[in-house]
Amino acid sequence: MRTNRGAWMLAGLVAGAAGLATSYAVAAVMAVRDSPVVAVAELVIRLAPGAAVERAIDSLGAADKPLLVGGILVLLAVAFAWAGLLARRRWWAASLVFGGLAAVGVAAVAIQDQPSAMSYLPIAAGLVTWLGVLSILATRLRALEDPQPGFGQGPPIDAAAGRRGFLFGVGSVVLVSAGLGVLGRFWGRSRRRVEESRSLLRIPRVTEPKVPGRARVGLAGVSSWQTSEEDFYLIHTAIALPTIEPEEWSLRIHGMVDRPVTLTYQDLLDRKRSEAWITLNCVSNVVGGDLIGNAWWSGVRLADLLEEAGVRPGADALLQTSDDGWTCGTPISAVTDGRDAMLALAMNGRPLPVEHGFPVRTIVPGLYGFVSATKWLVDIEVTTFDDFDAYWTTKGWSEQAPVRLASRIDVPRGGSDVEAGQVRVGGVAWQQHVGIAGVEVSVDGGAWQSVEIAAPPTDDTWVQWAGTVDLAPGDHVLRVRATSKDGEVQTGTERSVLPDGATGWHEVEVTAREA
Ligand SMILES: Nc1nc2c(c(=O)[nH]1)N[C@H]1C(S)=C(S)[C@@H](COP(=O)(O)O)O[C@H]1N2
Ligand SMILES: [Mo]
Repeated sequence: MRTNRGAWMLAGLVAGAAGLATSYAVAAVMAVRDSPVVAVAELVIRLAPGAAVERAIDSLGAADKPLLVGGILVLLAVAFAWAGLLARRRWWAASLVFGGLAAVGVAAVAIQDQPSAMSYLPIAAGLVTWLGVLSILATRLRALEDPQPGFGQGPPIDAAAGRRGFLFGVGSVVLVSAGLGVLGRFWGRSRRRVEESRSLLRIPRVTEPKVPGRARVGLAGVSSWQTSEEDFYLIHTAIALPTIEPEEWSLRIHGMVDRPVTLTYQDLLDRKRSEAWITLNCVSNVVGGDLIGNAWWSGVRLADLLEEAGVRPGADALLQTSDDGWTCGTPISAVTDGRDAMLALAMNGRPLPVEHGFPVRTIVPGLYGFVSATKWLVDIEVTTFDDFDAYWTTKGWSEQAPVRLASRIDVPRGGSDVEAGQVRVGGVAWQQHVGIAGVEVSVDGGAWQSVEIAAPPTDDTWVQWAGTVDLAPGDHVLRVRATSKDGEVQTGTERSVLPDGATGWHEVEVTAREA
């Protein structure tokens, strides 16, 4: 029996549409900026000569982008059908067509602002779907063309049943793709809706961050004392970020308390505001790494809420749970000892970005994020450490993890060339809630020499430092170490980040050149 070209083209089209639906849904769920097709449309706009674009916009008005996207979809449909035809005889040629289309998508994403590895995931998902679906449909079509591949005998294949099998395959793929498309739309919309609520939100008594002059050493290249939302590192296990409307949010505080409470977002808005500069860092930050940031946080003091709930004797831990199911355990002592532990509503004077835990997250100065800084917080159980294992604790990380004393060289950059002679060196040092008393640098393993440190308003933030070293022409190694206000001198013993934070001195190699 023979299949007609139409069936192969249909297989290609269906596989292509399924791939587009998958990549669209993945892009929406991951909140990637644009679906791959839109990214390609942007690429076209960017590559098109300015005059042509202007003329198009002039004659088409606001319809220019839908028309462009529509045009791309038509071209894609032609390519899909062609790939289907090719798949009949030369599977590799069909793969090449899909591979080529994916490559265009990759190029389009690559030229966007700051694409991350995740930005390419929708394209990868689409490509896998294209190849997978086409291969399934092609197998069915081939069975129709040659009922007994390689064998002469066997029960004859019923052609009608074979055709039904192919059409059933096509139908299922279409249904699943439509489902994915709807899911993508739904996710994309809820993210947009939350972004809108967030941008319209005005949180009473949140003030703008004002960086104290004394917090800066004024050396170019040293990390900015305040970290912007865009530059603030991101760590979370969630792939699809929770999209929580403030009016839908609530927090239950329960467990070993006299009066369990459920708080709404409005309850937090109505409460007394607490604001502070707090540096947050990740336990996974390697020596010299950048999983650390400093922001102006505004929210409600956690200690007040716990006092109202009435913590029962014997309780020593808060089991915090996020909307996405992530958990962490925080010592009650660290929250109630007077430090600025808070349920944060705003970061740097604006409502929390969705990525950083909108609408409410926890911030506890002095503890690594994985034991304190729950984003999209929805539940706090007052309990004991003996009674639970939190997300990372089950994977080998410590139950408790105060921040370790650390320091970093920001300038000069490792591997850079400097002019021999007096060379300015600078960076940051931190041990939140303990504070930094001093910083020293050493050249080529020589004597430690003190450098100047800035004077931030509290001990809950990192501290900028700067100094001058004398470098003769040649290669050199610069090292830094800090001393805490507790009198601890940062150890040079190198330990890995697991289970409770890295230790060791940060060093950079530079080459001093004759002026
Ligand atoms: N819901 C949730 N909250 C979380 C995490 C997570 O995976 N899920 N990661 C934690 C870790 S390990 C760190 S270091 C901080 C990072 O916060 P940021 O992404 O705002 O910088 O968030 C913490 N809060
Ligand atoms: Mo972390």
